[in-house]
Amino acid sequence: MSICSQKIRAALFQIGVPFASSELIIMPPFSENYSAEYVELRMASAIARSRPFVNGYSGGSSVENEGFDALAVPTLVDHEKGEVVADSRLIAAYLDRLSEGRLVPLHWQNRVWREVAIVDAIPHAGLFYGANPDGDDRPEEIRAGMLGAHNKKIELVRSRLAGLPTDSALRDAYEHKIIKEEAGRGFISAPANMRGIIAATQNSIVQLDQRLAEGKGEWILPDGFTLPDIFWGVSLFRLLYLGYDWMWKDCSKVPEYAERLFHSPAMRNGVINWPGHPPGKRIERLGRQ
Ligand SMILES: N[C@@H](CCC(=O)N[C@@H](CS)C(=O)NCC(=O)O)C(=O)O
Repeated sequence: MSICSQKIRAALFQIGVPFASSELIIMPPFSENYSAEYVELRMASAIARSRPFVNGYSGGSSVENEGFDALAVPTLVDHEKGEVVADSRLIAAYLDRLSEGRLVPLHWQNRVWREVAIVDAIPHAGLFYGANPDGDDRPEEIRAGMLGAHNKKIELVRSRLAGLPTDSALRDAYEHKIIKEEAGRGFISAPANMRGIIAATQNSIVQLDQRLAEGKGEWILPDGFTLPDIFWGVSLFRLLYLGYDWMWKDCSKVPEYAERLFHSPAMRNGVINWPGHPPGKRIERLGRQ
């Protein structure tokens, strides 16, 4: 269900390369992404060496704003080249190179990465784990499942950390995960923070509406369906599932754009029809087709 993984699965379908998905259960009590084997794999990525570890929480999960989380998904392993790539934006760039520019047209590089950065900064983690203080419309399963989720995650990370050798190079990664989850627990419990991230998200959507109106086309770029459409598709689908679709009800372009995205092959194959997404009353009508 991870939105960062959904973006990558949709991109993989869009470029049509064969792939296998090693599904990890990322929620407690399983949190398979906390195993030392997985974290070690992720630490072999270039971004793990070039960015500081995550050190706080502002509701999002972008490496730019939050730092690198070594205990998160997705991680791409290119078995042919022996490369490990972490972080959805970098994985998308990697897949674009692999497919010789099928996701990012050469003459639109700046526009694409600007748009992708906007979606990457949407505080999806906060909107998923935290309740809207003015009316929580998240599906019951999520409301119940997220109660105390940060505490359970912290406990699991602590016990994994305790099981590591004292000289393990992975300790730092686990310690920073605890810092993040503790900050997250405090963040989502403050109604003012939740109102802040809800307003920021709605603002991003209103601005998207303006760009779509200026662009006049069906997709973000005149060239057709590209990477930013995948990122927006996943983001809008998650907002719909969580009951935040009111954010675009007064927009002139986003409602139709969202519907086009939800019927695109990349979104259908990589997200909506992909096995395992929990049901929800707002996504029911889009069901498996
Ligand atoms: N910037 C990273 C963020 C990765 C991330 O935060 N992944 C989330 C799911 S979308 C995760 O693994 N959460 C599980 C956890 O934190 O325990 C990316 O885009 O790949």
